[in-house]
Amino acid sequence: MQHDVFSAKEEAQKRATHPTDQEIVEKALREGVETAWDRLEKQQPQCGYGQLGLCCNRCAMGPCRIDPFGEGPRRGVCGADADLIVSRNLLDDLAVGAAAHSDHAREVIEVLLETAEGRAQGYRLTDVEKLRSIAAEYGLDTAGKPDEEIARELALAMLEEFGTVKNRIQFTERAPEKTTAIWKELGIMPRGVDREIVGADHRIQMGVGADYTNVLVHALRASLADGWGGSMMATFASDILFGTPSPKTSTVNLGVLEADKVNVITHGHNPILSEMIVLAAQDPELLELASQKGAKGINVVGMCCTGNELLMRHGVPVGGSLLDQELAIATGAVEAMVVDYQCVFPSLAETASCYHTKVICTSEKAVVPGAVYLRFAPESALDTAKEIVRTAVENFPLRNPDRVKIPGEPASFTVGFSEESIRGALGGSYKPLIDAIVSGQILGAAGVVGCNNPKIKMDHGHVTLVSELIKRNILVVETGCAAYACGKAGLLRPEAADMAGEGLASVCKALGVPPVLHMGSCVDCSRILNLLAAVAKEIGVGIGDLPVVGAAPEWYSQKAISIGAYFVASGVNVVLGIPPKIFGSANVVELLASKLKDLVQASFAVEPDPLKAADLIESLIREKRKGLNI
Ligand code: BF8
Repeated sequence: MQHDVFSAKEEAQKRATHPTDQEIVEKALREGVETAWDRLEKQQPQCGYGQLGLCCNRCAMGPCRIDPFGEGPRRGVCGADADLIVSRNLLDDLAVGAAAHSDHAREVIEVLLETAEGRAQGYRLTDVEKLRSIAAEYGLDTAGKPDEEIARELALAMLEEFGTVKNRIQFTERAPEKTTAIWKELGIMPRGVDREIVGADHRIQMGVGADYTNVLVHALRASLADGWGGSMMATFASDILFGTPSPKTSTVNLGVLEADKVNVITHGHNPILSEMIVLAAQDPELLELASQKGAKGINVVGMCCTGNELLMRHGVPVGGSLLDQELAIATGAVEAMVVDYQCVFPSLAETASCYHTKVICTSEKAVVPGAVYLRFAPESALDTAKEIVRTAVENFPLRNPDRVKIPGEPASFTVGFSEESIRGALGGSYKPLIDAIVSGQILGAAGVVGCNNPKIKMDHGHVTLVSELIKRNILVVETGCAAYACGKAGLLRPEAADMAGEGLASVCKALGVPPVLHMGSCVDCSRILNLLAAVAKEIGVGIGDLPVVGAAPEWYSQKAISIGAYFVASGVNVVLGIPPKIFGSANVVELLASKLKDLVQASFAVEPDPLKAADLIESLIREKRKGLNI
């Protein structure tokens, strides 16, 4: 449906917070281009059973649904009650998320192996210091060996972690002893990445998992295999290949698109693709071709978490988040949107068909209907990347200038805080940060992470919550699309210290850092785990003793469920802005929101109102401070 000027403006203000997004939502509405918000509207009312987690469509005796309030059925055909159906559905979602992170990791490690063996095109070993230190962690003998040989052995050792028979994941040893003791006691020490994910799938098969507690305890174990396994390996293997991030400035919002250049958006997750696109865009032949086609250059722009990967390491400008993928196309200024996988709307090529934009998909796992498919393989990575960029350049003359609208000015932000660079900024030890927390200058820290979700006005949850937290002297670290929301709002600039409480502001000003630190992509939540582990070890406590909280105000993805669960399992309370589909079972809710605290020192809470979420986060931090007698 096409909107008139006034109704489109009004609707755009309801859908998005930032003026650059509002402008393009309005344009899409006026041009009749369908977006996720329109599709959400068409789904109303959404299925109540589904929202409560009470429908089960796993086997051919179903689908079944439980009537939680009326006189309807209390059990599905197989005999599963509400508790079991809800817990199985949740474990299913979590396992999907853990699999997504871990399969991404496997591909990076395979590229590491092929690079070491000289079979990958365009890649090199960038952080060899990290390569050597992680190899040593794996017990590999590095003395006198060339980097390539160490990389080969490390890649094989990491690949072995997926289906390992040694029944332990190497990086869990980075966690403090008190934390791992809890995992051992509860029986949730992850035994292998694939094993826990396959084990999850087995348990949700009818006739296996029958007890909701047992099902959910395994969910914690599977999530730990993701956080301390798959995700952490993805982060470290990427650091070895592409470099460990350090702070830098860049820009964010749809205003980073450039009117006189070929705009290529890299969207998805895995840096093995986006890194090569960045390289290809610097190719003199392609730059010459761009100039012949009338463009002043080639502008590579990141989107979603592959954007975070490029941002952390190279400061490549970012167009935005999940909900920006269709808006970027609706600017009319994008020659190519190159995707790998995850968070890519399946209807993207249809959206692109309203403009000249070419959607180029690259993974055999994620072939997008209507898109150009250029299969990306490490052996020919740079050649394929050049072909992709060439396709974009050749598309430039087809851009219709009358339909182009690039909104506003890009916002600048500081990005690239790896655990190593934070430690470095503090002078090599966490003591200054610990002292500031003990003295109360900094009350504690919050990791605000995750997505956008059209059920919430875009960015409102992130920006409101984070602004409120820093005012209360709570240091914020961010990953994922959350960082873009707050970047657009100016919260990731050192000057944002002026928006923070006095104590936090003075620490930030002394160090020259923002009160909100960008720590990368969603798999880089593993950097947060490492930061917490390092701080806890320096104090001599468990992660569960630290005055820190996790939050995902606008999450949508199953990956966020896995992330939330591995933070809780590691001892960090997590506050969600969107209710998970568990409210059909009071027992499951009680376990996750309360009983877990006795088991892992943390639990989940749901608070859709970001101001109330800030109150809750502050009180959870104060509770942990009390536990530490500070
Ligand atoms: O990888 S890109 S929408 S799922 S936050 Fe969320 Fe954004 Fe997706 Fe995590 Ni990252």
